[in-house]
Amino acid sequence: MQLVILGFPGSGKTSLFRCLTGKEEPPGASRKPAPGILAWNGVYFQVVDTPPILSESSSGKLMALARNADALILTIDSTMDVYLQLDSLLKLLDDNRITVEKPKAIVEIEKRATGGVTIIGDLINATTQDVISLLREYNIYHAIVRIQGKATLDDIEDAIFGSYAYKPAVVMLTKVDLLDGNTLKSMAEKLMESTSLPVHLFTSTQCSSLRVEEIASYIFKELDLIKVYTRNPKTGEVEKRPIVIKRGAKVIDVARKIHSDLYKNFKYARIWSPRLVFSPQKVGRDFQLEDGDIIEIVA
Ligand SMILES: Nc1nc2c(ncn2[C@@H]2O[C@H](COP(=O)(O)OP(=O)(O)OP(=O)(O)O)[C@@H](O)[C@H]2O)c(=O)[nH]1
Ligand SMILES: [Mg+2]
Repeated sequence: MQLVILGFPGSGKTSLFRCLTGKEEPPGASRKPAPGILAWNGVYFQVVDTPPILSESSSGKLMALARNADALILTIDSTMDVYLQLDSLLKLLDDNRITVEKPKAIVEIEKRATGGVTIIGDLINATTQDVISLLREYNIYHAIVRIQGKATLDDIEDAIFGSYAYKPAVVMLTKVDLLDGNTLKSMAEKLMESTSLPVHLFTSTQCSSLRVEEIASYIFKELDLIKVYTRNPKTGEVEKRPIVIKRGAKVIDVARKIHSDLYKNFKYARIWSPRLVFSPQKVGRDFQLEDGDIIEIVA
């Protein structure tokens, strides 16, 4: 899991990075991306501190970093115009086809040489014929259109220009120690109203007040990920580092992820969880896992 910190010059990226990872970076303006580690419930996030965004035209490398990240932290300096910063950051991301809003549909259009148009997935308020006509307007006659979720004709048209990458993001309002209580309160309230992203307050002098749990669990929720802990059948020991897997995953998916032998020779599994009436419960390959489950696979 990789988290990239993005923000304008001096907005507090490195101070936040230091707090999240405990890693010292040289003071002054950052010139290169720098990685550090943040551990949360046994999940290791790689946090990347970055050089500042200076202009739209020079931000190509930063946008490539953002595109490769799993999630973003946007630092907004509370002593400067916060809306201008947030709007500019979101616009820059959008111009680079990165969205921080969870899309209702992910559409991919793979152009082909022959074969006509094939649609895999669901449309809303549109027919296959509508899609074929739309693609024709852009001189696309052969393509596979893959839809996750449910796509409108607008979603399809958007995808013709390249697909959006979705990166969950949290806003970090920084240097809040420099504002008086009332100013900060009204600023934070207004900012929270104006964006659907979670807003956190940060001051480098109070690192311990950073709500890492909220940030990490938000990212997991938005990415539809859960943590599953494996138990060693011989020693009864539970691994501290979880297996991170998509929500909805089954026992057999975890077996496959651990080792192909466990997958091939799978017999049954035992699950420990407070959500079960009794633990452990013996389950089969299609048992659906939930966040925090402890699993022992017998093969
Ligand atoms: N009072 C106060 N000053 C802060 C805080 N966070 C950062 N600063 C100061 O703001 C300046 C910039 O902080 P950095 O963390 O280096 O900001 P940055 O975004 O990494 O800066 P660049 O790498 O140049 O883009 C430094 O002088 C910090 O000491 C804070 O929470 N409170
Ligand atoms: Mg820096």
